Amino acid sequence: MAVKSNLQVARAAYQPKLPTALKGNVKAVEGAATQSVGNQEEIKALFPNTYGMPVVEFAEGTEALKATFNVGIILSGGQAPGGHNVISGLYDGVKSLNPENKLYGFLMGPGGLVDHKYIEFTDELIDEYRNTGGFDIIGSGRTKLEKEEQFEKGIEILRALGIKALVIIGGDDSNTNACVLAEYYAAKNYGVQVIGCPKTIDGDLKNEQIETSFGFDTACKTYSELIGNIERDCNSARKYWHFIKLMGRSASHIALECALETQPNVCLISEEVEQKEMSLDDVVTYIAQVVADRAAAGNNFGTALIPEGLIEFIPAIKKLIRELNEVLTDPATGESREFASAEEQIAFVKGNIAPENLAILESLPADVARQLCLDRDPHGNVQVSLIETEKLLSRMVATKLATWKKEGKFVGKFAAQHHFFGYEGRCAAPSNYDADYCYSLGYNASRLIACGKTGYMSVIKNTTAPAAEWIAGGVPITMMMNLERRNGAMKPVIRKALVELDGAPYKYFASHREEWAKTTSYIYPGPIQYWGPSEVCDQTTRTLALEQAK
Ligand code: FBP
Repeated sequence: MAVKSNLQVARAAYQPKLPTALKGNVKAVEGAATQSVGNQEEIKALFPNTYGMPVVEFAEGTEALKATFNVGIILSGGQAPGGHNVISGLYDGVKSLNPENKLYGFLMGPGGLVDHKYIEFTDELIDEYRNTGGFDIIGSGRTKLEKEEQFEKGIEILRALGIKALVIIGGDDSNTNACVLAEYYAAKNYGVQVIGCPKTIDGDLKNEQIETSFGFDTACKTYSELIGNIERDCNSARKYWHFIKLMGRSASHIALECALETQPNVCLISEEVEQKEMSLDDVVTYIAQVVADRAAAGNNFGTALIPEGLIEFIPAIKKLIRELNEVLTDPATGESREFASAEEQIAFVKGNIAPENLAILESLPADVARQLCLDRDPHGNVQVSLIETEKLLSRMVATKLATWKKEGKFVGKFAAQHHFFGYEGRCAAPSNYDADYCYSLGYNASRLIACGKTGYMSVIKNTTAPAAEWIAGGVPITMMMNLERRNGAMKPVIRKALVELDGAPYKYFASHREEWAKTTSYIYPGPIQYWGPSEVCDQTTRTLALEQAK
């Protein structure tokens, strides 16, 4: 057994809270038939067996649920705090239905199902990992589950282990694939249910039915603690501008939440940059102006938050990336083209894109242009975590300020420090919110399985209320789908939730940012607390509080 810190030992004993509706006897209450959020006819045709199913809510029942089955679980994609609690919640839920039931974990992501690599969870193993961060109990991976041969390899091992249901913990892409798998097994009458679970620190898997994806709460609180520490250093030394890039591959939810928690001098929101059709130079000018105004007031220091996905939202670069994605896909197979070397790949790209996109590509700093031309992740996304946007922007701001200095428009000093917060937060020990939310999601999944559901996502709502009042149930995944163009073809996907510019969190930020730019009104949130007053330990993100206050 691994040596543990005192905090880990104490934390292991924490009993996550469950909604009252999941305690004791449970009955499923079904709503009306549902529709997909877009392209209804096309989605219905693609998912004839799992389309239109009702939303399910659990209520107190009169009879005890009993069910005998084995279940498998997969962790898919990037780590997010609370994954181990989804597993422990599912384990406890499955065992409560019948202690003979078994829970298996497929190793290193969806690839474990295809390659038949798995473990069986035991009480000892689960107890080791309760309320801990990370996905290391079984590991995660980004293998894309989308081909018939993978589904067929999967059914072999599911049958061999007597698994009746598979729970896939993932983001929008992984849950889309879970739905395709659910449909496939239903169409083939294989008798295996598939349930999804909303995970991603990025916070972009949310909609009317899903309040938040798990891990967002803890990751943002972890980054906000670090940003607060930097702000305090910044306000103590008064000599640096700190450029902090924050994870969140596409949406700016993390940057926005951290801005609400720490009140920095600058926070860029990619969705706003896109809506205002800002160029890279417009973005740089905006930051340089804040730097110059603060310098004019004698403040040669500041903090700027940069969302990881920014580059992709600058309209001209977005257009370029779209063409790059198409050029990098082999039309015959729909797969990524293979190249002998990075240089060959870059040369191919440059020879095959439209002249206006080539001009944009060549106007970018060499390292950024290079990364845009190179490989995508298995879901076709540019690997934005590898682009040093924070350094790019501060370099460009420095150049602009040097010009302004010559013109007498800038009278201060500018020295920058750079940070990238992403991996620091993805495996943090879950906050009480994520510990409770994740345990409930997992436990709830066992109830969806017992009720025979497939093609559903486990959902827990009303989470700004005390946990006892949380609402547990399931939402058909097809309900969240529409068709989107991916690598040159229209594909059914779960609609990604970007920051809404008419939403309460953004509006609050936008109405305060000018004041935060000028004055130094930093907030220092401090570390996540597990014990103490509920308003300190159980508070949700500011994003969720503002959204739910509507
Ligand atoms: P998921 O959407 O799979 O949860 O992952 C999100 C994320 O953490 C992004 O914020 C980041 O861009 C990306 O993963 C990094 O991926 P990798 O772990 O492969 O470096």
